Amino acid sequence: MAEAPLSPNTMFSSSHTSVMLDHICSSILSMDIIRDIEKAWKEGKLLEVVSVVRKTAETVSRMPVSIAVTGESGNGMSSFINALRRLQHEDEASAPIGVVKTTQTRGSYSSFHFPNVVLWDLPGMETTAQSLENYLNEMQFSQYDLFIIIASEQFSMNHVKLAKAIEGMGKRFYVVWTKLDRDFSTSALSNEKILQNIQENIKENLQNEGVKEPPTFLVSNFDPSLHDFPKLRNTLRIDISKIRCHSVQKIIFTICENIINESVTSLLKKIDTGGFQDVLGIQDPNNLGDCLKSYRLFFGVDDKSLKQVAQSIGKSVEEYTNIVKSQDAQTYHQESSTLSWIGNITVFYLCIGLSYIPYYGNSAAKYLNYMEQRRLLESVAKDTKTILRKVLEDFINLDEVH
Ligand SMILES: Nc1nc2c(ncn2[C@@H]2O[C@H](COP(=O)(O)OP(=O)(O)OP(=O)(O)O)[C@@H](O)[C@H]2O)c(=O)[nH]1
Ligand SMILES: [Mg+2]
Repeated sequence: MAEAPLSPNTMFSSSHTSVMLDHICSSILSMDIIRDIEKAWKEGKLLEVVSVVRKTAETVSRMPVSIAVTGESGNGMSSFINALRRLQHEDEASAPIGVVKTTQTRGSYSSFHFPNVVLWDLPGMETTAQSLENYLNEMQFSQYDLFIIIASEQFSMNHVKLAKAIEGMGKRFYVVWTKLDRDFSTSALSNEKILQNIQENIKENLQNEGVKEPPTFLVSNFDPSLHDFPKLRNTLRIDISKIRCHSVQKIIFTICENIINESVTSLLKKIDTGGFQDVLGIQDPNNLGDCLKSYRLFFGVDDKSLKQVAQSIGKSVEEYTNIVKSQDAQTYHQESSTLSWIGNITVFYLCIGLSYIPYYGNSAAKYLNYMEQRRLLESVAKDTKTILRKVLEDFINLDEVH
């Protein structure tokens, strides 16, 4: 049994570029690409980040994806994996199957039909006694990108519980009903009616527990080309590609978010000591309009950069400027003043009393300006993250279409 590959969906700490982040990123994106992204961001060049993202297209297709096949013991999970891999049960590389409980520990399988995808054959959830929580922990549910719940003969409460748990984790899953050949040969109903009954039964059981209807496929593991198998393969290919794109998007966002956070921390320190205008080339630090312009330029979200980025993605610049709160000093003021004036005034009077104002001495106007400079910086950083997220989403959606 192979070791589990690192899941691209592992969450990162957003405070600093941690060792773990480096490790995970470098196992997925090449160090060259990571360095290029970091360099582009540090120079405030959003457009260059986009062009580096373009270079990741080849990497994306190599991104590992983990799929767990789960269900109740005997439902045909191992047989399904063999059928998906187009292997006969006698083939040496096939997953062991049997009429008695066969899969005791989870096993991983690969298939050249789905490159860089690991199919995990899980032991079935016991029909008795075993708690769902134990099963999810033992099977390491958090590490998979996609789940396939296998059912046959009946869609039981365990199937519903699995579906609910996976939905709760925000992960995608399918329901695959196997042994359709047996249903067709043992029932007096027409095949059409059987299909309809099974679909309705699955839907109803899930609906009763408030679970959204997942993609559902009805198959026979003995005929991997018939029934819903072709549709299932297609859906799987599309979803695998989406998972990969979103994983890359998440990693790139995290790399950039770390750099933004580090820049904010360092600039805030410089605002405290009064040296920030030199770093940013601000002529008049008391002029918030000047500060805003410099911050936006620093983070690469100034009008010119946004226009270039929008053009390169084929979007209108308004799609990005409209989501920005700190577009100009006036808009920023309108957005922030209602919420902040009470706070500012309180702090202002406190400061007069305590004469506690770093660098600016006890001048109230200067203090308020100092507070605005800090808040404006944080606001531009927040906007930068919002824009970056949208740019990456737009870019990846665009790539999926092509
Ligand atoms: N008729 C029919 N039998 C099937 C189908 N899929 C699996 N089986 C049979 O069901 C039995 C159990 O199949 P497995 O694939 O071992 O089931 P499993 O879910 O992996 O079971 P455990 O590993 O024991 O938990 C075997 O005898 C299979 O031949 C199918 O599509 N049609
Ligand atoms: Mg099995």
